[in-house]
Amino acid sequence: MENDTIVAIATPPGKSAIGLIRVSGPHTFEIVQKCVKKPLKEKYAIHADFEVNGKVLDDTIVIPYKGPKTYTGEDMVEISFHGNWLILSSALKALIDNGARMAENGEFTKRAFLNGKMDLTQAEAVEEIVNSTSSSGLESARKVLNGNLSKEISQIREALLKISSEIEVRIDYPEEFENEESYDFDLNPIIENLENLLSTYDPAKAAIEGIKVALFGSVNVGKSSILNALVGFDRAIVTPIPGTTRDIIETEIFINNLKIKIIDTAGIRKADDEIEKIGIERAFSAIKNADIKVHVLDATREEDDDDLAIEPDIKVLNKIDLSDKNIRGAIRVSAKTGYGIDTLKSEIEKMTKNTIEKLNASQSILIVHRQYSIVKNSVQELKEAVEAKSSGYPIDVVAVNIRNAITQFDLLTGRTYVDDLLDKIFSNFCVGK
Ligand SMILES: Nc1nc2c(ncn2[C@@H]2O[C@H](COP(=O)(O)OP(=O)(O)O)[C@@H](O)[C@H]2O)c(=O)[nH]1
Ligand SMILES: [Mg+2]
Repeated sequence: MENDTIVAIATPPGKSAIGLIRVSGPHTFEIVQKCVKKPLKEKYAIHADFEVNGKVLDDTIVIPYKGPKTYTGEDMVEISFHGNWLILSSALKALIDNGARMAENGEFTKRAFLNGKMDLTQAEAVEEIVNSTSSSGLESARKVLNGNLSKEISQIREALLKISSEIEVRIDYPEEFENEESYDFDLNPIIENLENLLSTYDPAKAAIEGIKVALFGSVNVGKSSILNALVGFDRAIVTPIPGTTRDIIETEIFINNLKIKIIDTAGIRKADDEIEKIGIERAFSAIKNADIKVHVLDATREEDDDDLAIEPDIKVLNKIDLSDKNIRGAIRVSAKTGYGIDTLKSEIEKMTKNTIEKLNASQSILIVHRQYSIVKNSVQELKEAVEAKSSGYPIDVVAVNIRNAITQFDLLTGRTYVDDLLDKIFSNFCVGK
């Protein structure tokens, strides 16, 4: 149990109908009661004036929650004010003057974790629910918050623990097992299961953060014009001068409730200009990181620049208002007239469908990179165990890898942790969460 009582504004800065302040910790009721003159009654919302230095600051709704059956596991109060930042910051200051401490990022959820209200994967899900930009991202984070990932991991952990203890008892008491056949076990179904889990991370990330669609190709083929046609206004500068776009331009559209980040890049060519060169380097890294790579070609040009060494997911042949040219597998569009832009959108939509279907079909999903890299490490350990076992290494070598995998799962759920790790995870959260 933490001794401090923490306070934070839980709603974003700016004007809103309601602004919320949260308080949590052992002295919550005492501290709040100094500003709220009506008696606090557990679980009863009361309508009361909030006073600062004997003057009414605002009339509020105050809801006290008695620990441990609360979000953090501690005594908590939530106070709803009118959503004016002046009111909220004065109230925050008053509560701090009365003995509360300003909460750090994610500290409410950190306390929930430390008080056993949720494990680390669930704590991460809380943040991703807030971050999610699409309904399927939201749904994925909700599955993790419900504990689906924790459950699956704990089952795998149990299975490994069973194998590991069978091995260890044989190492410790070899004489007991002298006349038995050697112990056999199969790690491959577990590995397969974990690899399946790993494959949920990219779709989940795309669904939470948005799907990155990069437009790339040679100079002047009409990449910026296509970006503008997709978003429906002149976001990027378009001119007949080759090399107009130098920096990365990113803008968003929504297709099917999914956020799509359209990324326009500098045209790829041998450039002498220092700025353009940097732009082209940036283009390559943006294209590499994109979920969907769209190669734009110019129908009025004879040469094809197919040799960019980047494998596109979609090929687009632009400026078909000027030419009858056809390229196999390419969508014919005209950024100028708008022809084919809807086809391009539905092609992008088709590709995003796979993402959503993958997520809908999975109960356990990895939603943050920490979870992904831990599961990857555990797969690595288990593969080494399989390898060691099949190459006839002594069983205690195999046991070490299995133990290491179990250790990874303990880090995943937070069964074991170090303070640095918690700081790293929760410092990315928003204040008041
Ligand atoms: N006729 C025609 N011109 C286009 C089309 N798309 C782009 N352009 C023109 O091609 C030139 C280069 O376009 P831009 O979008 O800047 O190309 P980028 O360098 O690939 O970004 C501009 O003069 C555009 O007006 C199109 O579909 N039809
Ligand atoms: Mg451009």
